[in-house]
Amino acid sequence: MALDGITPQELRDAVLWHLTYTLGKDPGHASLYDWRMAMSFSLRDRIVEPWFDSTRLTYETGAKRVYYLSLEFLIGKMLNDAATNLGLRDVAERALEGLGPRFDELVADEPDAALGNGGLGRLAACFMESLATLGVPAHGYGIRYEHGLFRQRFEGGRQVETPEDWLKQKHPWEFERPEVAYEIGFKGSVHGDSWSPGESVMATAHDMPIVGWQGKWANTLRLWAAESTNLLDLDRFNAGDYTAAAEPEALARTISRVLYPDDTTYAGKELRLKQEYFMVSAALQDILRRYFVTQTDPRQLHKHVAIQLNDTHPAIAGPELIRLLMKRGLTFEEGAGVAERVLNYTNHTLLPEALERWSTWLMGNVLPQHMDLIERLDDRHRKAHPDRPKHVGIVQNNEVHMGNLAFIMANKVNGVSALHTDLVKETVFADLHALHPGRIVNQTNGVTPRRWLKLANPALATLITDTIGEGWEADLDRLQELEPHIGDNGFATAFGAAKRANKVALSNWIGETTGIATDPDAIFDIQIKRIHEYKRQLMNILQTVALWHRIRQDPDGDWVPRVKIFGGKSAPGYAVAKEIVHLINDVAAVINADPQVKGLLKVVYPPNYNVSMAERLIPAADLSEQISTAGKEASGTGNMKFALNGTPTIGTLDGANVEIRERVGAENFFLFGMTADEVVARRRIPDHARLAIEASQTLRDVLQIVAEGRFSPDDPDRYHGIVDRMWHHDYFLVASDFDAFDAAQSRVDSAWRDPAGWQRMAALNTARVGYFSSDRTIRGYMADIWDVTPAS
Ligand code: RUG
Repeated sequence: MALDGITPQELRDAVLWHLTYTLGKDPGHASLYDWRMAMSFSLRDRIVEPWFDSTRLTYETGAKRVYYLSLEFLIGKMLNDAATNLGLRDVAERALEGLGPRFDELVADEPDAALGNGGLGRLAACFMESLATLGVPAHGYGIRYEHGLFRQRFEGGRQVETPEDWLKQKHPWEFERPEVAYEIGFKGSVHGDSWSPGESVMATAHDMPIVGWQGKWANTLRLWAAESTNLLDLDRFNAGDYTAAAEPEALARTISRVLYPDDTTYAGKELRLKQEYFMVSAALQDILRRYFVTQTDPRQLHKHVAIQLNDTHPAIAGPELIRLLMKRGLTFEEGAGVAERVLNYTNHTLLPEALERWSTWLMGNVLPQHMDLIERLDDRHRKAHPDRPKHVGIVQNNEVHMGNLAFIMANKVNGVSALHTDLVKETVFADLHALHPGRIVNQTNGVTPRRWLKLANPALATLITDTIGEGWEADLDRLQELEPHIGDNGFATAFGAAKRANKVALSNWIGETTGIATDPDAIFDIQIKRIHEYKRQLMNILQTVALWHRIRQDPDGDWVPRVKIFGGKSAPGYAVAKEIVHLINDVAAVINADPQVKGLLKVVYPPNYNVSMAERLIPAADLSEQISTAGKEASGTGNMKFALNGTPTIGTLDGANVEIRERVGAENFFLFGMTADEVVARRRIPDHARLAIEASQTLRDVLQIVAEGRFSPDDPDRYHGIVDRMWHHDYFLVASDFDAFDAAQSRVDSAWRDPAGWQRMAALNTARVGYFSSDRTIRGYMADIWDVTPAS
């Protein structure tokens, strides 16, 4: 099913054809947008055939299908991804020669599809790509949010959110399927096993083909948009009440309007629960419809279908699947039995606040029949396990625990790194694990090397191909073959040149977008991720202050130049994270303007971090900051992307850092800080923060500087809250790990002074992390969870 080749001339003709006949534009008057659309349609055309072939083959072979249900898919841009996987990037560049804009300009023009928050959504996108690469018949199901994750701006250093509008222009990668629509009910009343919803909306499908490496297989990402079940209220319209007439449509569309509506209010919570149910119900109705095209017995569903629930967000799938199966004639008990064999649940966090709980009142109000089914499921589980401790139930203290619901309904439950999976067994699900030994399995996360190396870092990708030949993109363990070459002068020079070229490009971009000049020969030290206390951006910026303070005390010292780069958004309602954002910006403003520092230290925080920015930053990084409080980061995937791109980590023994360090070798990883066990023990010490601060002259000085208002002269008290919390609370143990982090940063400086040694370390990172391909992760899910084999 490989693609036929296409010449630049043929692609050029296709682009001109779409420009003329699809867009109705004369090439002489076409805008950048027009060219981008024409190129996207031309490449999309190349995907359609393998897409159809994949579907046909799946029907022919009756292969088992995988369904990945996720409230987030952080896809980013699609044009370059499609061109890369089709092997047509060079062809696309040449096709445009002399016509109008360059291919990279088209790529830059595409808005990021930011339908996710961070690692969890990006993982879902990597998985979709790996599933297609491996030829696994799979569908992703999610929501077509009109507005993805908000745009971040800084005003006076503060984060300001504005709506994101990726759909303002037509999205060329989707096919609207108005004929694929399901009614989704809410509220109303229940009589026996029958539910009469009080409200309903329509879920209509929009399909994006996701093409795998070399265009051999394509799967569908089906995103649901909410629409009204009612047409315009014509009576009201004719009576002149235009607003009221349009109300049903507007209300219905609210459901797919924004990713993560603020859920601090009751209305916000209700909307979020409705979003979850909306996606799940549409997906399950669609899955069953497809199943019954070829099958008749719902009891055999597990032989043909495996469903993965990405986090607790789609956990309502348990009761919903039972409800749908009961409508097809199964008893509650039969339905529950089928659901348990089909559903699987991935846990991505131990943080209690991220394990969803809904009040029974809200659940009973929005989904009355599901509340009923949840209670029956809880009862059924208690009866099956009479020794079950009370706090293990699905319903506790008038709340529905979605984590427990997902666990109880799952065939397999998985954690996302070895350490995380152990902690899942020992902590959040310890009791359920005791009742269901063997249900929890580990699947360490991975990232797609096509996007995160081939596409993002052409310089390094070319060097790899030149050194070990083609084929590593779909067989990432082959990166090991680089190792014997690492000592060669030619390889070392080329590896260094690739990194430097990426750093020069990043430095130029930083200059253009922020006005800050950076030295490409400095250490590019990067921390990019959601802003969260447990990820400890605070520790990083405080250590930056320590370095600044030292440079000022000895301006003529032999300092290693550094550029500290931060990227990330704070949740809009997360006040402490927003303070940290503000502090980073305030510190940056002071340090970057300080003549005493002589440019030896720069702090850069480009706003609106997203997938595209990550693609730009990661290939240019020298140091990857993975410094979370041990036991808190489930896995991390940024850590894998950096290492793959030849960037050593400074990090704690947390999440997948542990496995990265094992693979790259302890000598190629800057380890510091407490272990997860030590963290637990440390927290038991009363006043641990005060003790740590009193023991560290450096940290005391830094906190003093911040408290004095040196970074906020206009508002000297601004950071009293941060400093006060450090002394008296410090749940994430910034103080206790600070000196160890500072010492590890000194080790980084020493290592940097030996350029050949540093480069060897960087190259070994690339050579030894083939394991972290999402292809390997997906193979693990296939074997241990889904029981599927590729169809192609
Ligand atoms: O925080 C975790 C990351 O450690 C992990 O790598 C990623 C993918 O497994 O998921 C992130 N995550 C967890 N995002 N949201 C949650 C909690 O709902």
